[in-house]
Amino acid sequence: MRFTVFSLVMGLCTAVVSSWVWADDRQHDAALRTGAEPVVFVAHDYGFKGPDRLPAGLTTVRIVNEGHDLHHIQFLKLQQGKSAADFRIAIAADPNRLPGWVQYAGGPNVHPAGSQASATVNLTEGDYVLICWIPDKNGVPHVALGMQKALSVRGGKPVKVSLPTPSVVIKQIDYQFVLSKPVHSGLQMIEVVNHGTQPHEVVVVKLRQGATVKDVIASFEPGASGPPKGELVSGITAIERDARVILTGEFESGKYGLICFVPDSVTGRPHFLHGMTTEFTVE
Ligand SMILES: [Cu+2]
Repeated sequence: MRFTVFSLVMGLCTAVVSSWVWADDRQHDAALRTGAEPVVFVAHDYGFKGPDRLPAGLTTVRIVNEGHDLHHIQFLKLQQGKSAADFRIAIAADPNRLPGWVQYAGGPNVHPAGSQASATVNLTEGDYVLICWIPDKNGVPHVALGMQKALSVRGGKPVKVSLPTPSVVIKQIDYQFVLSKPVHSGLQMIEVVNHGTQPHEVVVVKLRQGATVKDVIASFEPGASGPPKGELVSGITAIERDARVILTGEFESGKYGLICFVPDSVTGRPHFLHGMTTEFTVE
């Protein structure tokens, strides 16, 4: 992965201020979960297969990667009446920059094959595209190689879906992650809330013995050699300020790191260079 591409990516971050929050916090706090089967999108090199249409509301999304490269899903809500065709044209014109009329709406980040990792996002009615922003070895973001899929979100779910209370909250600010309490081993539902002013993501890495989160970042740089210093195990793609999503991830005891690769809206440098990483231990 080349992060130089991420640094080219956007100037738009703060262009759209999100009204994308849970429509109903009472629903969110309720402890029952009915009919919440995950929606699955299959990623390949380079495209997505999955539903073209979903009902609005809380939606748990899982990515199944049938490709060789790393892939994730970034939901983008189209604003100003723009269509997926407009989006395709904009990316063809400038593959390294998202148009200013999209809103980051989260999604599942990279995880290993067979993992139960997922993201639960609140999809409000409208037109979306889902994309993969990860660059190939030449630095071309996968979205420009075909990893973009239109999604129409219309109508409500037949069954009201609610979520259990999360075990931990990760607060995102410019430029830090703050965990509300220690993460325990097992399958955890973690709420991610963006209290910053810019979009942020969460990449969860399991650190190899003796490695730091900085070692992991360095091992993704072009020309890096040697064994990987960590494994990308779960996370959520970027969300707007004031938005929240649920990250479901599997944790075993050991050391972990969190990283945000979103490019800064002012400097263009990825947020981890502004300090947006943290490390924690799972027991
Ligand atoms: Cu960030």
